[in-house]
Amino acid sequence: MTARTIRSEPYAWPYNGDLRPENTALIVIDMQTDFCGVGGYVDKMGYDLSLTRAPIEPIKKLLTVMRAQGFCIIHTREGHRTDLSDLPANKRWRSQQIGAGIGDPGPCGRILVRGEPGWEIIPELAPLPGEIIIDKPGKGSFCATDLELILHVKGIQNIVLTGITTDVCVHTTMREANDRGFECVLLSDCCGATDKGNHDHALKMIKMQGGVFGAVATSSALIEVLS
Ligand code: C5J
Repeated sequence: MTARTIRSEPYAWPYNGDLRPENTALIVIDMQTDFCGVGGYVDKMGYDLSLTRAPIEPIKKLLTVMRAQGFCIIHTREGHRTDLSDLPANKRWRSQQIGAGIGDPGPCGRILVRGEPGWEIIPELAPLPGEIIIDKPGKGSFCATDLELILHVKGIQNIVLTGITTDVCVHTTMREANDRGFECVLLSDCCGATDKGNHDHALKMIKMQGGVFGAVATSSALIEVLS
């Protein structure tokens, strides 16, 4: 095997140089209207949409490269059942406090409810037929989903993390994946948070302790090596 790594911090990723389409998945987390579109959940909470929209173009470019090379592409969507039976009461209550009650009607339909317009992945990053979609009720992509089983069946060892938000669903998924033994890299320009400081600090946290959850790179560093 010829070792293949990308420029990343705090170490060249992946740690063992084994970067191939057969053992590496790209996960695109929660690129839904509710998190980056006008009238969605994040917009209703009053946050700056330009921060969560910033990764759209970099992810689009990366998808083109990784799709062409046959990498496993996985998309996630955060959302709840229409009867809200999988929505914890405290999660609902907290969302109501900030004026964006999950399950309540909004400009994009019921907030964070499966099947509603706001819950859909934005058209720019729509999954292609055959790509895997994971529906999750929480922040992490492994909790109450079949993601881990799918990754094992496909022989995935490395995970490239992108999506929104950096400090919440992306970070939670990275931590879950790292604890399960997956080798993770987060692409900084392909992620965004509702607060710039939180985005920056989330990146810093990963780089502590020799890469406590994995590594941080840019999409151009990855594309450079794949091209
Ligand atoms: C949040 C997410 N922030 N996708 N979800 O509630 O990060």
